[in-house]
Amino acid sequence: SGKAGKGGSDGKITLGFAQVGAESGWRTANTKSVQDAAKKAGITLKFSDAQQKQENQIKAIRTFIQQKVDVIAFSPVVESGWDTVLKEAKDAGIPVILTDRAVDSKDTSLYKTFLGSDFVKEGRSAGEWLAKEYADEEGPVNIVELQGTTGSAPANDRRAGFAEIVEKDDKFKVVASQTGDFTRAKGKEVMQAFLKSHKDIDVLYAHNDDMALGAIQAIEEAGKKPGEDIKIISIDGIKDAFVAMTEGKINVVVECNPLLGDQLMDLTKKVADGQSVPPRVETEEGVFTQDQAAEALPTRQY
Ligand code: GYE
Repeated sequence: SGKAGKGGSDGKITLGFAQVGAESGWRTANTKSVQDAAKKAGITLKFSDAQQKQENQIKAIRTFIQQKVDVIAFSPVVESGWDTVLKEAKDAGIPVILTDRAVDSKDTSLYKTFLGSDFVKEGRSAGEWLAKEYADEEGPVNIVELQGTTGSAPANDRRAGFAEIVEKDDKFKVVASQTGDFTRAKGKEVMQAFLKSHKDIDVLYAHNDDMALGAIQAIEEAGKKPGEDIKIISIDGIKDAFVAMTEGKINVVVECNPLLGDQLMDLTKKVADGQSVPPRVETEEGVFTQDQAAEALPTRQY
């Protein structure tokens, strides 16, 4: 029965949302967007923070199943290993919405839809900026890469999309690539190690702004100029990154929109009501360079 459970006695929909954590500015904006949108939509939100650990997210989802929520949404920390718990939700008749990050489950009937960005496209945009920037230079162009959380969809896809573009020209060399777990602290720490082991870094490609901002500290402490001695490409578009662009410290930011709350509540209502929804809902985003940063900064919402 499609409408079974919906709303409980008061007719209100209950949504269980298992968030990744609070690792980045993107994530805190995403959390706020989900909380605000739930309130606005009159949806009861059960919110859990997994602190970047898959086991915590699985526990949270099992709790939501026991509590018989109407809909479960989650942003999977990593891509693999979800089939068992998703099957449990399906058997309990609770529809699941993936938000922000995808899973690699072969059985797509385990979830209703995936709402989020195209991370491969973001990686390609980063690579395309670089290819243009160095179009007239012979190279070699030595690149270091700060990857997001190991095994996460955005880390896998941003890496792949970028590689697809830079591999077309062998003047581009990715000389080091390591995870900084999407945090400032780790971004700084790993950049320090990169700077020690590689004397001639031309470009940093960071899978998110927070790691880029951490790396900027490491670069400055090493007596180099971020944005000049080492060009910096990052992804997300948080305010702090726009500030760094206006200061000349980041060269380009590929936008990834965390404000998914309203779309998520809309999908939640539909799946709770047994309506069909498109299997993939993509968010719209752009690319911003230094010359656009000052003008765009006051309009940034996260
Ligand atoms: O880019 C990063 C966050 O999954 C798109 O997760 C999200 C990523 C985002 O920690 O800052």
